[in-house]
Amino acid sequence: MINIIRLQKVNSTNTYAKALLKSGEPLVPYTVVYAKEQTEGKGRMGRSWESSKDDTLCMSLIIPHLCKSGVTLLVALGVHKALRDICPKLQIKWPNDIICESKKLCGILTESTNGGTVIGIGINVNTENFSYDIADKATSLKMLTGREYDKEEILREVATCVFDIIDKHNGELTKEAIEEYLPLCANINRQVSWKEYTGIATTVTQEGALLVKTETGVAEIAFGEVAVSGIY
Ligand code: BT5
Repeated sequence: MINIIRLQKVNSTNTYAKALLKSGEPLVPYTVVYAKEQTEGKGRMGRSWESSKDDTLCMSLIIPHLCKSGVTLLVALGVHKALRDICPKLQIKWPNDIICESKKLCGILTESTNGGTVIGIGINVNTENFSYDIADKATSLKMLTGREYDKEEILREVATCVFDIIDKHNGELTKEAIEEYLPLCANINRQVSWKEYTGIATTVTQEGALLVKTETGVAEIAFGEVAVSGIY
């Protein structure tokens, strides 16, 4: 059973969830913070997540223990599973994006605090237009399928799939999870670039790093931004 903490408006569901963990207040297992509106959505590395309107789904799952670094990839698998019946062409762009037709539908932000882990998931559900900055690289379920969705239904499906997959693999990116992940990952066997380097992505490690074959050897990218040729 999922315990949903519903908020009308909040700066960031991740910030709210981290404050809950910090407060030490006992939490019911499988707790999710859900906000109808989020005013200061956060991305990774100080970036922001556009979510000020009621048409995007903002949620943060609280895991009451520290998870290993590969957990973000497990979460991506869970989100993919939850949404693939709606959008059969969904892919995962390492490490934390769910994409469709080369555009970003969902982003994941994993943070830890006070012995616990917060998994923030932002999904563009009924969004019809985005700001100029992301208009050519963002998409929504509505833009992809032409219909509106009940955010609460999507929230339940996504939270269930993500909690299930974390439980099934004990929060770790097991070999079995990697086997499931690789065919869905848009980076694999494609040319990728990061900083001033390029190469062909070959696989991911159990720590969630991306392995890339370059002219000089194999590079291991633990985190950061990797562009995939032809995507973004
Ligand atoms: C992410 O970061 O993709 C993580 C996004 C996590 C958002 C959720 S919402 C619930 C929870 N509470 C929070 O405060 N955050 C989490 P990153 O990989 O750094 O990508 C950020 C980049 O994605 C931005 O710099 C934009 O280019 C792009 N972007 C921003 N908003 C977007 C949107 N709504 N749809 C698609 N792309 C977006």
